[in-house]
Amino acid sequence: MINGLGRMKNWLWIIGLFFVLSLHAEDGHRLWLRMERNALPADVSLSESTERTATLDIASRELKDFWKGEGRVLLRVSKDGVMRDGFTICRKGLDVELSSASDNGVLYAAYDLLRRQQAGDLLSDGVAVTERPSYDIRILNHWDNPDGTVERGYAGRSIWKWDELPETVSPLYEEYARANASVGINAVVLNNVNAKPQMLSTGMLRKVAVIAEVLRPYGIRTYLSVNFASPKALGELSTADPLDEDVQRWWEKKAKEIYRLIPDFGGFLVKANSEGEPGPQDYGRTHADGANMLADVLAPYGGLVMWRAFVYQAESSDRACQAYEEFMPFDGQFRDNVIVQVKNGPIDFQPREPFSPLFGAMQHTQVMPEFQITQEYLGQSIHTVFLATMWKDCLDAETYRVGGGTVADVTQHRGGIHSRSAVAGVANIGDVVNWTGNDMAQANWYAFGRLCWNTELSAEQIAEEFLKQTFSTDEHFIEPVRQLLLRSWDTAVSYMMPLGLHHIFAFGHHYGPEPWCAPPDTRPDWLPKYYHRADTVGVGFDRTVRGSKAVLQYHEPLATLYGDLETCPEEYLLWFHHVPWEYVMRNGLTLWDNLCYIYNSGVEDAREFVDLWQKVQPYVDTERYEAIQMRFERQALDAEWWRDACLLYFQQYSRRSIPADCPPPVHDLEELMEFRLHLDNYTAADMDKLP
Ligand code: BDP
Repeated sequence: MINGLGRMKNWLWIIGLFFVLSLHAEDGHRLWLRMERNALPADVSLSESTERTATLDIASRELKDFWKGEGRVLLRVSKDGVMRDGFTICRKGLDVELSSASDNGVLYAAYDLLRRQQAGDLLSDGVAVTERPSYDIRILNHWDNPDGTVERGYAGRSIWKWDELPETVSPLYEEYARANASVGINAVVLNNVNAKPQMLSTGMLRKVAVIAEVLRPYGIRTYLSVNFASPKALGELSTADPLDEDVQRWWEKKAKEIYRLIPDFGGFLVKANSEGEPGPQDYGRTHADGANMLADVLAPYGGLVMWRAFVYQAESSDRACQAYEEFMPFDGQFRDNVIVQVKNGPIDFQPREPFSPLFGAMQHTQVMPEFQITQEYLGQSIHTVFLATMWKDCLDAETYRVGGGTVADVTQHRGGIHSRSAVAGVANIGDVVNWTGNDMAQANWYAFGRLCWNTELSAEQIAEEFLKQTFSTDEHFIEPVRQLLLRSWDTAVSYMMPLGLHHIFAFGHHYGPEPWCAPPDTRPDWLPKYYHRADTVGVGFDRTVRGSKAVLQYHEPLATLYGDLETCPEEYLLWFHHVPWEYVMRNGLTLWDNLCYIYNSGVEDAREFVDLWQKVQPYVDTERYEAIQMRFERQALDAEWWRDACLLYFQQYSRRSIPADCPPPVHDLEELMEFRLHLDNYTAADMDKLP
């Protein structure tokens, strides 16, 4: 009896504790997937001719658990359905039918239906919607290393637990797969573009196969980054020359091994002859030789090669010109299963870049955009910067190539030569409980998926969808926070690098400002002075016909528009021109005064974010409210740090005073120059170490 009572007490304790914990369990882990589970399962079934698959089981389960409609939901896969992951949702009375040519399409339809339910946007009787994704392959690139670290990762360690695999399968993998499927992401590269050869060892491949198996039913294909020198680096051959037959046989054998383990393996992502990575040029061969050799090896299995155009040499006079210079000679020479992966801008994920000219230039090659979701250059996991705005800026840019077309048009499957279109995003995901470090940065994972599914969606709609699902549907919350997100990119650009300034980051970690940074024996093209070129005359990089001629890589009328100081869009002014300090801009102010005002407006905006977030406190749980507010406060301080560092530094050259109606700097230039953050990866735990 006493024992029984004691046991009951223990149980009560445990239940009580669980209850208390669950009340405080808001840790952001659920992302945007916060639907309330049904007490009784919804009525979901497969149409008569539809065969059950693991993917359809997931679609059924999700709808049974979360669909609140009273009628029946019918799932149909038929060859008359919409192709390439597309789907139709049709409402008849209380019933809903989801159909597609593939079970993946039905899964996307299920998530679409649930998203509509969350947003209160339900179809009326008799109405059908059809969706087709903008890109065939919507892929996350993880820059995760086999040792568990993540290059440019600010959210803990890698979610891939290589040490435990293949025996232990972390529940994170399936949660991750579900989150991706819910926004239409259908492919992942598991490892860093700076790829360790060991990724291709048999032991690692067995682990990769286990992850691929978890991702597969969610419609996600697995890809790997490969080190071009793998045959040599793994000690099996003395060369990695792509034209050497032994090398080709090595890759053929490797491909066979991979496909035996992972029959739907997607293919390889390759960073070759870039930033010290090996490549075909080490053997006097070209990018086309290298990419085509791997493409031939993967072709029998339907695999793809995503070959990166992110290449540049230390000795070149303008890094912005190099990808074009190196790749244009091979336009039309790549195999059909090669896609050249091009970063959105010509340099490197800077806060604001014009679109890469390669998008317009490569007319006979499949090209895919690469965006950076992880905020390497945009305040990492501290600053809130909603990136849909920036990505749309690139996708919507008109390239003026023959026949016309925006970046989105020329990289998508719109009746062109492309057999498969693709778009990549460098993931911002790690093993911290809320996945992305900053809860607000989940919006960028979400936005990447949604935008790649439909590039016509507005940043505004994506922001609203995200906020409604993740925080609150109350208009008092949605309206101001949506505005905040939509302004946030412009704000960050204003306090970091306005008017086309770029790459004036602190060396290495890229967190704070260091326009002065010049450690000895460092590649000039890794240093801020190479990019800002400030002197007593002015500031900015002359990329006109008098300078590096980078403007000529754009089609007309852009080459002329960018190349003329009077017509160049002001947001790219210092990207394309070296502009005198006293140059009078369109608003009648000098460049110097403008610079001061813009930096200042960025600081003011960032401060406003703190107030704004405080006002919506009643609509947000304490944990996420505080975690985000602490970051907004630091962001506002960082904005000041950026402003002071840049203006005080440039002032040495402009020799002009800061306008009287701008608040004076709060920092001292010398102190800022002495300060150096000795960190590789900057996280919230280090915030108090900053100036
Ligand atoms: C740069 C990053 C570096 C990456 C490189 C790349 O600083 O860590 O390896 O891009 O994309 O922005 O290959």
